[in-house]
Amino acid sequence: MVRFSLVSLAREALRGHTGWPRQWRRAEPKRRYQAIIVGGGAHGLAAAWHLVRDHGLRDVAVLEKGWLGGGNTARNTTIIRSNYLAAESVALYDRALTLWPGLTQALDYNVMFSPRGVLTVATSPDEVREVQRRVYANRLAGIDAEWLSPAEAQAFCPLLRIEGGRWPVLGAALQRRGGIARHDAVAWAYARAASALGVDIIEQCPVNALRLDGGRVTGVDTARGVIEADAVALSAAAGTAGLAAELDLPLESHVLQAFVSEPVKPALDCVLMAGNLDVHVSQSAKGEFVFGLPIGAGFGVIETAAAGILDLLPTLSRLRLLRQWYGTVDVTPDRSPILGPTPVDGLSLNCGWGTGGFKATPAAGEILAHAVATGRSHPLGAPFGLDRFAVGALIDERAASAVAGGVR
Ligand code: FAD
Ligand code: PYC
Repeated sequence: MVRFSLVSLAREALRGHTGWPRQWRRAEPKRRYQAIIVGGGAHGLAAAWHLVRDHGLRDVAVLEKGWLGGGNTARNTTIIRSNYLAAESVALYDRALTLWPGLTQALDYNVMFSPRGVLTVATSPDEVREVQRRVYANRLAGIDAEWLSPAEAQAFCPLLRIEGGRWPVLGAALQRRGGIARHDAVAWAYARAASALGVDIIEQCPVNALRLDGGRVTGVDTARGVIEADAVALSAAAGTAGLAAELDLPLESHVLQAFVSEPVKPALDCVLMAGNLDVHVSQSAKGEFVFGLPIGAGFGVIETAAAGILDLLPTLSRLRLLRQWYGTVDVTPDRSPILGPTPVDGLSLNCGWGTGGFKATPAAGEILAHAVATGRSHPLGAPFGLDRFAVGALIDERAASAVAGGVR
Protein backbone atom coordinates (compact mmCIF):
# COMPACT_ATOMS: atom_id res chain seq x y z
CA MET A 1 0.00 0.00 0.00
CA VAL A 2 1.41 3.41 -0.95
CA ARG A 3 1.30 5.57 2.18
CA PHE A 4 -0.04 9.08 1.74
CA SER A 5 2.42 11.84 2.62
CA LEU A 6 2.97 15.50 1.86
CA VAL A 7 5.51 14.44 -0.78
CA SER A 8 3.15 11.97 -2.53
CA LEU A 9 0.30 14.52 -2.46
CA ALA A 10 2.52 17.26 -3.92
CA ARG A 11 3.89 14.91 -6.59
CA GLU A 12 0.43 13.86 -7.71
CA ALA A 13 -0.85 17.45 -7.66
CA LEU A 14 1.96 18.37 -10.06
CA ARG A 15 1.11 15.56 -12.49
CA GLY A 16 -2.67 16.06 -12.45
CA HIS A 17 -3.36 13.10 -10.12
CA THR A 18 -2.65 10.62 -12.91
CA GLY A 19 -0.25 8.43 -10.96
CA TRP A 20 -2.29 7.12 -8.04
CA PRO A 21 -2.38 3.30 -7.97
CA ARG A 22 -5.57 1.30 -7.32
CA GLN A 23 -6.36 1.66 -3.63
CA TRP A 24 -7.39 -1.98 -3.12
CA ARG A 25 -6.71 -5.18 -5.07
CA ARG A 26 -9.36 -6.64 -7.36
CA ALA A 27 -9.47 -10.19 -5.95
CA GLU A 28 -10.78 -13.42 -7.47
CA PRO A 29 -12.60 -15.75 -5.06
CA LYS A 30 -10.59 -18.66 -3.70
CA ARG A 31 -12.14 -22.06 -2.96
CA ARG A 32 -11.78 -21.70 0.81
CA TYR A 33 -11.16 -19.02 3.47
CA GLN A 34 -10.72 -18.97 7.23
CA ALA A 35 -13.46 -16.35 7.42
CA ILE A 36 -15.96 -14.85 5.01
CA ILE A 37 -17.79 -11.61 5.65
CA VAL A 38 -20.96 -11.15 3.64
CA GLY A 39 -21.50 -7.46 2.92
CA GLY A 40 -18.93 -4.91 1.81
CA GLY A 41 -20.40 -1.96 3.66
CA ALA A 42 -18.30 0.02 6.14
CA HIS A 43 -19.08 -2.48 8.92
CA GLY A 44 -18.04 -5.58 6.97
CA LEU A 45 -14.88 -3.93 5.70
CA ALA A 46 -13.98 -2.70 9.20
CA ALA A 47 -14.49 -6.20 10.59
CA ALA A 48 -12.21 -7.68 7.91
CA TRP A 49 -9.47 -5.20 8.81
CA HIS A 50 -9.78 -5.99 12.54
CA LEU A 51 -9.76 -9.75 11.86
CA VAL A 52 -6.33 -9.53 10.32
CA ARG A 53 -4.86 -6.70 12.39
CA ASP A 54 -6.12 -7.72 15.83
CA HIS A 55 -6.69 -11.48 15.55
CA GLY A 56 -3.99 -12.51 13.09
CA LEU A 57 -6.25 -14.29 10.57
CA ARG A 58 -4.51 -14.62 7.22
CA ASP A 59 -7.25 -15.75 4.91
CA VAL A 60 -10.27 -13.45 4.94
CA ALA A 61 -12.72 -12.47 2.18
CA VAL A 62 -15.41 -9.80 1.99
CA LEU A 63 -18.16 -10.73 -0.50
CA GLU A 64 -20.23 -7.82 -1.78
CA LYS A 65 -23.20 -8.25 -4.09
CA GLY A 66 -22.80 -4.84 -5.72
CA TRP A 67 -20.04 -2.33 -5.37
CA LEU A 68 -18.09 -1.70 -2.23
CA GLY A 69 -19.76 0.72 0.18
CA GLY A 70 -22.79 1.10 -2.12
CA GLY A 71 -25.45 0.09 0.43
CA ASN A 72 -26.57 2.19 3.37
CA THR A 73 -22.98 3.29 3.93
CA ALA A 74 -23.24 5.29 0.68
CA ARG A 75 -26.67 6.67 1.49
CA ASN A 76 -26.43 7.83 5.07
CA THR A 77 -26.35 11.35 6.44
CA THR A 78 -23.21 10.55 8.50
CA ILE A 79 -24.36 11.83 11.89
CA ILE A 80 -22.00 10.59 14.61
CA ARG A 81 -22.90 10.75 18.31
CA SER A 82 -23.15 8.47 21.32
CA ASN A 83 -26.04 10.09 23.21
CA TYR A 84 -28.31 7.04 23.44
CA LEU A 85 -30.41 6.21 26.51
CA ALA A 86 -29.37 2.80 27.85
CA ALA A 87 -25.97 2.31 29.49
CA GLU A 88 -25.28 -0.65 27.14
CA SER A 89 -25.91 1.52 24.07
CA VAL A 90 -23.87 4.42 25.40
CA ALA A 91 -20.92 2.05 26.01
CA LEU A 92 -21.19 0.67 22.47
CA TYR A 93 -21.65 3.94 20.59
CA ASP A 94 -19.14 5.79 22.75
CA ARG A 95 -16.48 3.16 22.00
CA ALA A 96 -16.99 4.15 18.37
CA LEU A 97 -16.90 7.85 19.20
CA THR A 98 -13.55 7.43 20.96
CA LEU A 99 -12.16 5.68 17.86
CA TRP A 100 -13.40 8.20 15.25
CA PRO A 101 -10.79 10.94 15.98
CA GLY A 102 -7.89 8.51 15.38
CA LEU A 103 -9.33 6.73 12.36
CA THR A 104 -7.65 8.85 9.68
CA GLN A 105 -4.24 8.11 11.22
CA ALA A 106 -4.98 4.45 11.90
CA LEU A 107 -6.11 3.80 8.31
CA ASP A 108 -3.83 6.37 6.60
CA TYR A 109 -6.82 7.78 4.72
CA ASN A 110 -8.70 10.98 5.43
CA VAL A 111 -12.18 10.02 6.65
CA MET A 112 -12.91 13.72 7.25
CA PHE A 113 -14.25 13.24 10.77
CA SER A 114 -15.51 16.64 11.91
CA PRO A 115 -16.54 16.80 15.58
CA ARG A 116 -18.60 19.96 15.22
CA GLY A 117 -21.21 19.18 17.89
CA VAL A 118 -24.66 17.59 17.61
CA LEU A 119 -27.49 19.83 18.78
CA THR A 120 -30.80 18.04 19.44
CA VAL A 121 -33.61 20.57 19.82
CA ALA A 122 -36.76 19.92 21.83
CA THR A 123 -39.93 21.64 20.62
CA SER A 124 -42.67 20.34 22.94
CA PRO A 125 -42.89 19.69 26.70
CA ASP A 126 -42.91 15.92 26.03
CA GLU A 127 -39.80 16.22 23.94
CA VAL A 128 -38.07 18.36 26.57
CA ARG A 129 -38.68 15.55 29.09
CA GLU A 130 -37.38 12.91 26.70
CA VAL A 131 -34.29 14.82 25.62
CA GLN A 132 -33.43 15.91 29.17
CA ARG A 133 -33.82 12.32 30.35
CA ARG A 134 -31.13 11.32 27.88
CA VAL A 135 -28.86 14.19 28.94
CA TYR A 136 -29.06 12.97 32.55
CA ALA A 137 -28.59 9.33 31.55
CA ASN A 138 -25.57 10.26 29.44
CA ARG A 139 -23.99 12.22 32.27
CA LEU A 140 -24.56 9.34 34.68
CA ALA A 141 -22.87 7.08 32.13
CA GLY A 142 -19.90 9.47 32.13
CA ILE A 143 -20.20 10.92 28.63
CA ASP A 144 -20.50 14.55 27.58
CA ALA A 145 -24.01 15.96 27.39
CA GLU A 146 -25.26 19.47 28.08
CA TRP A 147 -28.75 20.94 28.31
CA LEU A 148 -28.95 24.39 26.68
CA SER A 149 -31.62 27.06 27.04
CA PRO A 150 -33.19 28.28 23.77
CA ALA A 151 -30.91 31.34 23.76
CA GLU A 152 -27.84 29.19 24.40
CA ALA A 153 -28.91 26.86 21.59
CA GLN A 154 -29.21 29.79 19.21
CA ALA A 155 -25.83 31.16 20.28
CA PHE A 156 -24.34 27.75 19.41
CA CYS A 157 -26.24 27.57 16.11
CA PRO A 158 -26.96 31.11 14.87
CA LEU A 159 -29.10 29.98 11.89
CA LEU A 160 -31.60 28.37 14.27
CA ARG A 161 -35.01 30.11 14.69
CA ILE A 162 -36.08 29.60 18.29
CA GLU A 163 -39.43 31.44 18.25
CA GLY A 164 -41.99 32.67 15.76
CA GLY A 165 -42.29 29.36 13.91
CA ARG A 166 -44.87 26.61 14.38
CA TRP A 167 -42.52 24.80 16.77
CA PRO A 168 -40.78 27.04 19.33
CA VAL A 169 -37.43 25.69 20.51
CA LEU A 170 -37.82 25.03 24.24
CA GLY A 171 -34.24 23.87 24.82
CA ALA A 172 -31.63 21.58 23.31
CA ALA A 173 -29.14 18.85 24.17
CA LEU A 174 -25.61 19.28 22.96
CA GLN A 175 -22.96 16.61 22.50
CA ARG A 176 -19.86 18.54 21.53
CA ARG A 177 -17.78 15.47 20.56
CA GLY A 178 -20.40 14.43 17.98
CA GLY A 179 -20.26 15.42 14.33
CA ILE A 180 -20.02 13.99 10.83
CA ALA A 181 -17.53 12.15 8.60
CA ARG A 182 -17.26 11.45 4.89
CA HIS A 183 -19.23 8.21 4.35
CA ASP A 184 -17.56 6.79 1.26
CA ALA A 185 -14.10 7.75 2.50
CA VAL A 186 -14.80 5.56 5.52
CA ALA A 187 -15.61 2.54 3.34
CA TRP A 188 -12.65 3.19 1.04
CA ALA A 189 -10.29 3.68 3.99
CA TYR A 190 -11.18 0.34 5.57
CA ALA A 191 -11.14 -1.40 2.16
CA ARG A 192 -7.69 -0.06 1.34
CA ALA A 193 -6.25 -0.94 4.76
CA ALA A 194 -7.84 -4.41 4.76
CA SER A 195 -6.67 -5.15 1.23
CA ALA A 196 -3.14 -4.08 2.18
CA LEU A 197 -3.24 -6.71 4.96
CA GLY A 198 -4.23 -9.38 2.43
CA VAL A 199 -8.04 -9.39 2.66
CA ASP A 200 -9.75 -10.40 -0.62
CA ILE A 201 -12.50 -7.90 -1.42
CA ILE A 202 -14.77 -9.43 -4.03
CA GLU A 203 -17.38 -7.15 -5.56
CA GLN A 204 -20.30 -8.20 -7.80
CA CYS A 205 -20.48 -11.45 -5.81
CA PRO A 206 -23.98 -11.91 -4.34
CA VAL A 207 -24.27 -14.60 -1.68
CA ASN A 208 -27.41 -16.64 -2.35
CA ALA A 209 -27.41 -18.98 0.66
CA LEU A 210 -25.44 -20.25 3.62
CA ARG A 211 -24.06 -23.80 3.48
CA LEU A 212 -24.87 -25.63 6.70
CA ASP A 213 -23.88 -29.07 7.92
CA GLY A 214 -25.09 -30.47 11.25
CA GLY A 215 -25.59 -27.15 13.04
CA ARG A 216 -22.40 -25.62 11.62
CA VAL A 217 -21.80 -23.18 8.80
CA THR A 218 -19.37 -24.52 6.21
CA GLY A 219 -19.45 -21.80 3.56
CA VAL A 220 -21.67 -19.89 1.18
CA ASP A 221 -23.31 -20.37 -2.22
CA THR A 222 -22.55 -17.37 -4.39
CA ALA A 223 -23.23 -16.28 -7.94
CA ARG A 224 -19.58 -17.17 -8.53
CA GLY A 225 -19.77 -20.65 -7.06
CA VAL A 226 -19.42 -22.29 -3.66
CA ILE A 227 -16.88 -20.77 -1.27
CA GLU A 228 -16.03 -22.74 1.88
CA ALA A 229 -15.09 -21.16 5.20
CA ASP A 230 -14.48 -22.01 8.85
CA ALA A 231 -16.47 -18.95 9.89
CA VAL A 232 -19.06 -16.73 8.18
CA ALA A 233 -20.32 -13.34 9.33
CA LEU A 234 -23.46 -11.75 7.93
CA SER A 235 -23.05 -7.99 7.79
CA ALA A 236 -25.51 -7.41 4.96
CA ALA A 237 -27.98 -4.89 6.49
CA ALA A 238 -31.41 -5.56 4.95
CA GLY A 239 -29.97 -8.55 3.08
CA THR A 240 -29.23 -10.39 6.34
CA ALA A 241 -32.68 -11.71 7.32
CA GLY A 242 -33.18 -13.63 4.07
CA LEU A 243 -29.76 -15.26 4.26
CA ALA A 244 -30.30 -16.38 7.87
CA ALA A 245 -33.89 -17.57 7.37
CA GLU A 246 -33.37 -20.47 9.80
CA LEU A 247 -32.72 -18.00 12.63
CA ASP A 248 -36.03 -16.19 12.02
CA LEU A 249 -34.43 -12.82 12.79
CA PRO A 250 -36.72 -10.13 14.21
CA LEU A 251 -35.92 -7.64 11.43
CA GLU A 252 -38.18 -5.42 9.36
CA SER A 253 -37.02 -3.56 6.26
CA HIS A 254 -37.96 0.09 5.90
CA VAL A 255 -37.17 2.84 3.44
CA LEU A 256 -35.18 5.80 4.79
CA GLN A 257 -34.75 8.88 2.62
CA ALA A 258 -32.38 11.83 2.50
CA PHE A 259 -31.78 14.77 0.21
CA VAL A 260 -29.19 17.48 -0.35
CA SER A 261 -29.31 21.09 -1.47
CA GLU A 262 -27.10 22.82 -3.98
CA PRO A 263 -23.69 23.69 -2.46
CA VAL A 264 -23.31 27.06 -0.78
CA LYS A 265 -20.66 28.77 1.35
CA PRO A 266 -20.24 27.44 4.94
CA ALA A 267 -23.24 28.56 7.00
CA LEU A 268 -24.04 25.77 9.46
CA ASP A 269 -21.17 24.48 11.57
CA CYS A 270 -23.02 21.99 13.75
CA VAL A 271 -25.36 19.06 13.27
CA LEU A 272 -28.96 19.94 14.02
CA MET A 273 -31.49 17.25 14.96
CA ALA A 274 -35.21 17.87 15.52
CA GLY A 275 -37.30 14.80 16.33
CA ASN A 276 -40.75 16.44 16.38
CA LEU A 277 -40.04 18.11 13.05
CA ASP A 278 -38.74 14.83 11.63
CA VAL A 279 -35.58 16.34 10.20
CA HIS A 280 -31.81 16.33 10.74
CA VAL A 281 -29.44 18.73 9.03
CA SER A 282 -25.74 19.30 8.54
CA GLN A 283 -23.61 20.99 5.91
CA SER A 284 -21.08 18.82 4.12
CA ALA A 285 -17.52 19.79 3.25
CA LYS A 286 -18.75 20.29 -0.34
CA GLY A 287 -21.17 22.94 0.93
CA GLU A 288 -24.37 20.95 0.34
CA PHE A 289 -26.96 20.98 3.11
CA VAL A 290 -27.65 17.31 3.93
CA PHE A 291 -31.16 16.55 5.19
CA GLY A 292 -32.11 13.28 6.86
CA LEU A 293 -35.81 12.34 6.85
CA PRO A 294 -37.92 9.98 8.93
CA ILE A 295 -38.65 6.42 7.87
CA GLY A 296 -41.18 6.21 5.05
CA ALA A 297 -41.38 6.39 1.29
CA GLY A 298 -42.56 9.08 -1.08
CA PHE A 299 -42.83 12.80 -1.61
CA GLY A 300 -45.16 13.28 1.38
CA VAL A 301 -42.23 12.55 3.71
CA ILE A 302 -40.05 15.01 1.80
CA GLU A 303 -42.74 17.69 1.96
CA THR A 304 -43.19 17.27 5.74
CA ALA A 305 -39.44 17.43 6.27
CA ALA A 306 -39.12 20.51 4.06
CA ALA A 307 -41.77 22.26 6.18
CA GLY A 308 -39.80 21.35 9.32
CA ILE A 309 -36.56 22.63 7.83
CA LEU A 310 -38.11 25.99 6.96
CA ASP A 311 -39.55 26.26 10.44
CA LEU A 312 -36.17 25.80 12.10
CA LEU A 313 -33.90 27.34 9.46
CA PRO A 314 -36.01 29.89 7.55
CA THR A 315 -32.92 31.39 5.90
CA LEU A 316 -32.71 28.25 3.75
CA SER A 317 -36.00 29.02 1.99
CA ARG A 318 -34.39 29.85 -1.36
CA LEU A 319 -32.01 26.90 -1.44
CA ARG A 320 -32.64 24.56 -4.36
CA LEU A 321 -32.64 20.82 -3.80
CA LEU A 322 -30.08 18.90 -5.82
CA ARG A 323 -30.83 15.21 -5.38
CA GLN A 324 -32.79 12.73 -3.26
CA TRP A 325 -32.28 9.03 -2.51
CA TYR A 326 -33.18 6.28 -0.09
CA GLY A 327 -31.71 3.21 1.55
CA THR A 328 -33.38 0.11 2.91
CA VAL A 329 -32.69 -0.16 6.62
CA ASP A 330 -32.99 -3.26 8.82
CA VAL A 331 -34.96 -2.39 11.95
CA THR A 332 -35.31 -4.46 15.16
CA PRO A 333 -38.24 -4.21 17.61
CA ASP A 334 -36.11 -2.31 20.18
CA ARG A 335 -34.19 -0.26 17.55
CA SER A 336 -30.88 -1.72 18.78
CA PRO A 337 -28.54 -3.86 16.66
CA ILE A 338 -28.03 -7.62 16.73
CA LEU A 339 -24.38 -8.47 17.28
CA GLY A 340 -22.26 -11.54 17.88
CA PRO A 341 -22.37 -15.32 17.59
CA THR A 342 -25.52 -17.35 16.84
CA PRO A 343 -26.77 -20.85 17.69
CA VAL A 344 -25.26 -21.96 14.36
CA ASP A 345 -21.58 -22.82 14.98
CA GLY A 346 -19.24 -20.50 13.11
CA LEU A 347 -21.97 -18.02 12.13
CA SER A 348 -21.94 -14.45 13.48
CA LEU A 349 -24.28 -11.53 12.92
CA ASN A 350 -23.94 -7.78 12.59
CA CYS A 351 -27.32 -6.37 11.61
CA GLY A 352 -30.37 -4.47 12.83
CA TRP A 353 -28.55 -1.15 12.86
CA GLY A 354 -31.63 0.44 11.35
CA THR A 355 -31.28 4.16 10.91
CA GLY A 356 -28.15 4.64 13.00
CA GLY A 357 -25.25 2.28 12.28
CA PHE A 358 -22.83 4.57 10.46
CA LYS A 359 -21.74 6.25 13.68
CA ALA A 360 -20.96 2.83 15.17
CA THR A 361 -18.73 1.64 12.32
CA PRO A 362 -15.37 1.54 14.16
CA ALA A 363 -16.88 -0.35 17.11
CA ALA A 364 -19.08 -2.62 14.99
CA GLY A 365 -16.01 -3.78 13.06
CA GLU A 366 -14.11 -4.48 16.26
CA ILE A 367 -16.99 -6.36 17.88
CA LEU A 368 -17.86 -8.45 14.82
CA ALA A 369 -14.21 -9.41 14.31
CA HIS A 370 -14.03 -10.57 17.94
CA ALA A 371 -17.10 -12.80 17.46
CA VAL A 372 -15.78 -14.28 14.21
CA ALA A 373 -12.29 -14.93 15.57
CA THR A 374 -13.25 -16.30 18.99
CA GLY A 375 -16.80 -17.59 18.55
CA ARG A 376 -17.73 -15.54 21.64
CA SER A 377 -19.41 -12.17 22.22
CA HIS A 378 -17.24 -9.11 22.71
CA PRO A 379 -18.04 -7.59 26.14
CA LEU A 380 -19.55 -4.51 24.44
CA GLY A 381 -21.57 -6.71 22.09
CA ALA A 382 -22.85 -9.18 24.68
CA PRO A 383 -26.04 -7.25 25.61
CA PHE A 384 -26.92 -7.05 21.89
CA GLY A 385 -27.08 -10.80 21.26
CA LEU A 386 -29.96 -12.50 19.52
CA ASP A 387 -31.00 -14.16 22.80
CA ARG A 388 -32.24 -10.83 24.19
CA PHE A 389 -35.46 -11.25 22.20
CA ALA A 390 -36.06 -14.67 23.76
CA VAL A 391 -35.44 -13.57 27.36
CA GLY A 392 -37.02 -10.12 27.00
CA ALA A 393 -33.85 -8.14 27.76
CA LEU A 394 -34.64 -5.50 25.16
CA ILE A 395 -32.60 -2.30 24.85
CA ASP A 396 -35.23 0.22 23.85
CA GLU A 397 -33.68 3.04 21.81
CA ARG A 398 -36.75 4.11 19.86
CA ALA A 399 -36.44 7.75 20.92
CA ALA A 400 -32.66 8.00 20.57
CA SER A 401 -32.66 6.37 17.15
CA ALA A 402 -33.94 9.71 15.92
CA VAL A 403 -35.76 8.80 12.72
CA ALA A 404 -38.32 6.21 13.71
CA GLY A 405 -41.06 8.04 11.77
CA GLY A 406 -43.93 5.70 10.91
CA VAL A 407 -42.45 2.86 12.98
CA ARG A 408 -42.12 4.75 16.26
P1 FAD B 1 -24.42 -1.41 4.39
O1 FAD B 1 -23.57 -0.26 4.07
O2 FAD B 1 -25.83 -1.39 3.88
O3 FAD B 1 -23.66 -2.69 3.89
C1 FAD B 1 -24.29 -3.95 3.70
C2 FAD B 1 -23.78 -4.48 2.39
O4 FAD B 1 -24.24 -5.81 2.23
C3 FAD B 1 -24.31 -3.71 1.19
O5 FAD B 1 -23.23 -3.15 0.48
C4 FAD B 1 -25.09 -4.74 0.38
O6 FAD B 1 -24.96 -4.57 -1.03
C5 FAD B 1 -24.44 -6.03 0.85
N1 FAD B 1 -25.28 -7.21 0.70
C6 FAD B 1 -26.59 -7.35 1.01
N2 FAD B 1 -27.02 -8.58 0.72
C7 FAD B 1 -25.95 -9.25 0.22
C8 FAD B 1 -25.76 -10.56 -0.29
N3 FAD B 1 -26.77 -11.45 -0.33
N4 FAD B 1 -24.52 -10.90 -0.75
C9 FAD B 1 -23.49 -10.02 -0.70
N5 FAD B 1 -23.62 -8.76 -0.25
C10 FAD B 1 -24.83 -8.38 0.21
N6 FAD B 1 -26.49 6.05 10.51
C11 FAD B 1 -25.88 6.94 11.33
O7 FAD B 1 -25.18 6.54 12.26
N7 FAD B 1 -26.01 8.28 11.16
C12 FAD B 1 -26.80 8.80 10.17
O8 FAD B 1 -26.89 10.03 10.01
C13 FAD B 1 -27.48 7.90 9.31
N8 FAD B 1 -28.27 8.37 8.32
C14 FAD B 1 -28.86 7.51 7.45
C15 FAD B 1 -29.59 8.04 6.39
C16 FAD B 1 -30.12 7.20 5.43
C17 FAD B 1 -30.91 7.78 4.30
C18 FAD B 1 -29.92 5.79 5.54
C19 FAD B 1 -30.49 4.85 4.50
C20 FAD B 1 -29.22 5.25 6.62
C21 FAD B 1 -28.69 6.10 7.59
N9 FAD B 1 -27.92 5.62 8.66
C22 FAD B 1 -27.30 6.49 9.51
C23 FAD B 1 -27.79 4.17 8.89
C24 FAD B 1 -26.48 3.64 8.33
O9 FAD B 1 -26.37 4.00 6.97
C25 FAD B 1 -26.41 2.13 8.43
O10 FAD B 1 -26.78 1.68 9.71
C26 FAD B 1 -24.96 1.68 8.19
O11 FAD B 1 -24.52 2.19 6.95
C27 FAD B 1 -24.87 0.18 8.22
O12 FAD B 1 -23.62 -0.20 7.70
P2 FAD B 1 -23.44 -1.65 7.11
O13 FAD B 1 -22.05 -1.76 6.62
O14 FAD B 1 -23.93 -2.63 8.13
O15 FAD B 1 -24.52 -1.71 5.96
O1 PYC C 1 -28.60 7.97 13.92
O2 PYC C 1 -28.28 10.08 14.39
C1 PYC C 1 -28.72 9.17 13.68
C2 PYC C 1 -29.41 9.52 12.45
C3 PYC C 1 -29.79 10.75 12.03
C4 PYC C 1 -30.38 10.61 10.81
C5 PYC C 1 -30.37 9.30 10.50
N1 PYC C 1 -29.78 8.64 11.52
